[in-house]
Amino acid sequence: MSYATIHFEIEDAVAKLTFDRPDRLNAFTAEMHGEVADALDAAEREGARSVLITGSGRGFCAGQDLNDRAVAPGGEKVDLGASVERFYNPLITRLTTFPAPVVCAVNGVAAGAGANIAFACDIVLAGRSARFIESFSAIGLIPDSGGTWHLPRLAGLPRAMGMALTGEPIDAERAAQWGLIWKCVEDDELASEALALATKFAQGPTQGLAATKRAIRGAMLRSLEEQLERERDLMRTLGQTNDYGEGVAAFLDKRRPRFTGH
Ligand code: T3D
Repeated sequence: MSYATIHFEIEDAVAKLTFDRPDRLNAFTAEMHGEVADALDAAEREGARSVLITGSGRGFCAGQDLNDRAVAPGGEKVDLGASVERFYNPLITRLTTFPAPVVCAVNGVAAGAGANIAFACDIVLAGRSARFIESFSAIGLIPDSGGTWHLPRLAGLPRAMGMALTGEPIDAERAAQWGLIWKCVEDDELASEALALATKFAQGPTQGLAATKRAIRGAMLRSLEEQLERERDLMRTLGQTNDYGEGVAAFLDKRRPRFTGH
């Protein structure tokens, strides 16, 4: 598939999506939003069993391309709510509900919506030189793209407030210590570690992994009682899958399982 602002391919059931506007640190334009949405639809349609997102060049993503937000003196101001509703909110919903694990390899600076897009992925690895910046406060905005929702839940209120109000860069190691991301890895190992993880998921029991993601994300909104009921329902469904049967058989046979995603 050929796009102007991203690279996209599906290989061995891994959908690899690379933001590709390196001169602008992979900042989002409307065109790029359209291409990312299209690629994620293609990934689902073609049965990808994991998604791997990263950036090209020295940055991961610098959020909205501010070149598209310049207002001439006396000119009409942009309706940011319309942009958030049309582009950023659907992207965050798509990532958090995608029916397979979404791995994010943060290869450099992740700023504004770029940071919050990373935090919306299921497993985030970052290279040691990467940094996360809630840069919204510098231009009079709030952390959108789920930032006000994810930050306090992942890092706690004081750190969420600190990041959002000061816009201070948080390096990858600190992001991992704070629970914002899964792991900080050496820069030259990021691509291979992230691909190994995405490949492992793509060879895994896809329905079980997707249900795990749904259950854990949903748990943040439910009581324990409600969650226990949800777990019962999901276990009932997953117990009927071929992959569960294969997992148990492989364990008993002392061999590696061959999951099909069914
Ligand atoms: O608008 C809506 O639709 C609502 C939704 C908004 C969501 C948002 O994301 S709002 C927040 C937008 N993003 C930012 O405010 C971040 C702006 N960028 C920066 O603060 C810095 O570039 C970084 C801290 C990310 C990186 O700094 P540094 O020193 O490593 O790189 P740099 O030199 O600033 O950037 C390199 C180039 O990328 C540079 O271009 P040049 O001078 O080489 O031609 C810079 O202008 C460009 N660039 C970086 N970020 C953006 C950008 N160009 C357009 N938009 C950007 N967001």
